[in-house]
Amino acid sequence: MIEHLPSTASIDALAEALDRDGVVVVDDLFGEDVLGPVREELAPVLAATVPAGGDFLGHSTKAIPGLMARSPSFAACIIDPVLLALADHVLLPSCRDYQLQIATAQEVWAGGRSQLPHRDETVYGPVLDYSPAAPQYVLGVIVAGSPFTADNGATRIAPGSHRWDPDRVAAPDELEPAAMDQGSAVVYFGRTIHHAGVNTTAGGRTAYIFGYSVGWLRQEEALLVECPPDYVATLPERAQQLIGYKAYSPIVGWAADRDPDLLTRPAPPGYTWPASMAATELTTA
Ligand SMILES: O=C(O)CCC(=O)C(=O)O
Repeated sequence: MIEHLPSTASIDALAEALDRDGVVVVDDLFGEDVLGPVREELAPVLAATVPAGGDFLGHSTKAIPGLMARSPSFAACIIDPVLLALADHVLLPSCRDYQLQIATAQEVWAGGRSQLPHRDETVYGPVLDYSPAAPQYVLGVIVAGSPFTADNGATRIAPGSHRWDPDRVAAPDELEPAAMDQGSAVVYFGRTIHHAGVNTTAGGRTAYIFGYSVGWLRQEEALLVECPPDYVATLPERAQQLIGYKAYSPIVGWAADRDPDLLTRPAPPGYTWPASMAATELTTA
């Protein structure tokens, strides 16, 4: 069973469910104040998009890449304190800092098949250790932009699959729909098997899908290309950093002779890179 907890639950309680099941639904995380502007920003894009998507997505999905570039208001979701506390819990044991890995919207319509069940981390191929004891590299989040039901294509998830052998596939009866109200969010590990279900209703099922990953891994979506400095400068600072405008470790990701956080604002007088950093910052593990 996928556990549901209120957004007011303690981080310890949310983290316990997530660690145990590889998935937890945070009920009523976002209200209309957050999702209303996102819906407005995406409405013209969704209206201009035809359901398609091929074998992986299931042939009847409006897939909208570049969510961070198309919806500045969505920044409020990626910097939500509950989600960041869970990302701290899951990812910081394996990195100095984490980043946004991807952010897309997907609206599933009737007439297609289900998305293929998958683990988000496998986009990285066989190089990473995916064994049950390996650290989690990705934490996924799907925000219900419309109600999610078993009939309208709610994300289906296999609880506990984050601890399975990497070659094990989920039987249909091991995948459970994450039915939830609009504004709730399902949070799951990058090794938890999941997929979008089939929509047999007349309306669309809207999902805002994103993930955080350990900061030393390449982002799945080229967020720095999609979100140039002038645009990013309009977003909250933590969102800028998560998109990639912040060096990792402290030098990985530099650009134009500076820490990328200085691409969105003027560098202080006398700043030179990397001479402004203490040598120990560059040599200490
Ligand atoms: O839309 C969904 O419910 C799941 C989407 C997903 O897992 C993906 O696109 O990778």
